[in-house]
Amino acid sequence: MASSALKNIRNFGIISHIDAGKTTVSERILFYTGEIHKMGEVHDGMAVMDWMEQEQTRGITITATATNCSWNDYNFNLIDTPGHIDFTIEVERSLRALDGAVAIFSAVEGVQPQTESVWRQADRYQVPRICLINKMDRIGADHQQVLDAIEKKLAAQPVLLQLPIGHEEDFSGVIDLIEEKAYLFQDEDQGKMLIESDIPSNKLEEVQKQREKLIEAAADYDDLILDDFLEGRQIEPQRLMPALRQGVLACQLYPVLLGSALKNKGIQPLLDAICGLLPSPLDIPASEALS
Ligand SMILES: Nc1nc2c(ncn2[C@@H]2O[C@H](COP(=O)(O)OP(=O)(O)OP(=O)(O)O)[C@@H](O)[C@H]2O)c(=O)[nH]1
Ligand SMILES: [Mg+2]
Repeated sequence: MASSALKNIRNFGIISHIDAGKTTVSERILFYTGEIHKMGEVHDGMAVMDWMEQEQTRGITITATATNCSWNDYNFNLIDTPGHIDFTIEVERSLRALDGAVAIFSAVEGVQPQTESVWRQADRYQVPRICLINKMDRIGADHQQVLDAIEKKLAAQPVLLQLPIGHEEDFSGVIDLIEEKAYLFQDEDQGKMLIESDIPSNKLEEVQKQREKLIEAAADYDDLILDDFLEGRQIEPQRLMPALRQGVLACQLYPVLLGSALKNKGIQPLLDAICGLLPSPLDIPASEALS
């Protein structure tokens, strides 16, 4: 295959503790990329990726399921893995074959025991990762507590890419810290159309603070960004993603997005981040054959 085509391939897995929302996110990915026209829910036994009868009756994923879809000019091969500890070997098998992963955290439960083990598995295979803090609609959702736990329990450096708009059941959108734009997801069309709006004025200060942190993280991978940052010059959004990507590929930075898969919020920005930040097959050294 021509390297230009390989450049736009993303082979990735979705990993997490049981019930964080991997299959629900996968279902949304298939819906927004146009692969399916109706979303089924795990708890109704209707999710496409939980295709085994036992998965549908128990409402859990047992076997890793692969599927493909495309988003803009990118082709995705994604694997929805099981979170239950009994099926860890399925995750292990998947991680060996993947180029990157999306790690999902519940905004309420944060870093859970099985999150730690899949994270360590991904460390072992040097799998670059981005993170989604899901279930932002639930009572007790607290993305800051999850970020702290990623740092402390996983000893990893998270880089927040978004701030939430609305809290718990009022969670309605995200502020993109790179573009400095707000996006609202509508309930009526299952979140298909994003509404771009201005950043709420009460969030401007927090946006500046968090954007600075993001720029500092990017500056570690781009000396020109570092110079401009130190001189207090403006840094254009399009320069930030490639710098962050270097940190992701080196398994040093873990960009974090926010969402509520069940409420159809936050998935399209995740798809853009998969394209912009996760590796293509060209970025990953070839596996060594075992004799
Ligand atoms: N409130 C809320 N519930 C969610 C969200 N995402 C998923 N859920 C619910 O959480 C439960 C578990 O979701 P799944 O998608 O099956 O989670 P999973 O990570 O695939 O679970 P396993 O594969 O069994 O590890 C289901 O009842 C979902 O409807 C969300 O954003 N908000
Ligand atoms: Mg599942």
